Amino acid sequence: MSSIRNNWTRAEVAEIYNSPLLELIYQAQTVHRQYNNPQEVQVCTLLSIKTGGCAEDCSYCSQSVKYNTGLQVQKLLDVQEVLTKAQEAKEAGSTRFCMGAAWREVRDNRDFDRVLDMVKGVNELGMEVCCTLGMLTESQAQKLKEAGLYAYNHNLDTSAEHYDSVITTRQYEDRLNTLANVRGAGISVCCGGIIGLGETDEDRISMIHTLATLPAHPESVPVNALVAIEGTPLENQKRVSVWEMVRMIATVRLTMPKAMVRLSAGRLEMPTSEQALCFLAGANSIFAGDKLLTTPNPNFNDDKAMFDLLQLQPRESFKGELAMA
Ligand code: SAM
Ligand code: DTB
Ligand code: SF4
Repeated sequence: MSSIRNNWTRAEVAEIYNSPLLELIYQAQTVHRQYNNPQEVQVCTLLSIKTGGCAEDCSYCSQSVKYNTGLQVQKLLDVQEVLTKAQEAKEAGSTRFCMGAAWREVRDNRDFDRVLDMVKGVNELGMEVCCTLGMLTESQAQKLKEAGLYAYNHNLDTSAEHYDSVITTRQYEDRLNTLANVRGAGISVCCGGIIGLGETDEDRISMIHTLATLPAHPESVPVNALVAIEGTPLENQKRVSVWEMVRMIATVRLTMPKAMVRLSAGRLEMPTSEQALCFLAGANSIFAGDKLLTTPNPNFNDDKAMFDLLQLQPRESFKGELAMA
């Protein structure tokens, strides 16, 4: 059995990433089976609780104030509205509910108190509750934990080397600090990135290397394909191919065997056959529901048909915890 390692060298990650594609898929599926049930796929739902008007300049994002994307700004939703959506997601089969806010960072104000109430409420529904709210201090992470937060999503997005060409309003170090604050508070870490931002293979390898050599691997690693948004600097980026997604997912699976690897943004354009390849390469989590944060996602019926066809089972909530208990 392969072991969990945090001392990967960049050359080792590159060797995995560059191996012949079918061999890579085979190796990834083999390791996946050693650590996880390959029939099981986690179903998560996203909700944008505060949309648009963000001060950051992330060049892929529909929600930045710097670009004219035609997005309708929406201030922080009410707690009850969010809990209704969470209940609907639960009834549709989701076990994790992730709330996203277009904030640069969390501020200690009434909006944050409202988010803490949302976290409490979703937790009480028996779902794994996740947030993605931008940068967090140690004490904010602690407050989220006390409210019942299970996981926090904060992506590295790309390599340290490529970061400045994608985002200029914050540094890679800022991301790593927030991740350390989340980990320090005992919250499950969800951290991955996006491909299709104009990065090289070396950048992809570098990002996976950074993730796989964190003091502890993230419990979930989302792999997003860029959803090119009109009005952003990346509007004309070419769509990534399934082979690029597969190579990325398989390398993440092989270097971080226990992580939930999420086939995140980009599923709408992927036929079931392509998604099946991603599951073979070790992906075991998806976002369900007809919207991601601001862009469309496959509908409930199409995903149900895919689960039926591939005979996949939705993963129950808090499974990691139960296994540890
Ligand atoms: N504002 C917070 C932040 O940036 O951390 C939380 C929300 S932000 C939208 C969450 C993540 O969604 C980003 O880090 C990025 O990885 C992903 N994302 C955003 N827009 C995307 C797009 N157009 N295509 C693919 N992934 C995207
Ligand atoms: C992640 O890695 N992908 C999700 C979630 N974490 C927050 C967001 C995808 C956003 C896609 C573009 C949009 O819908 O605005
Ligand atoms: Fe703001 Fe997050 Fe979008 Fe960047 S990715 S512009 S921080 S909402």
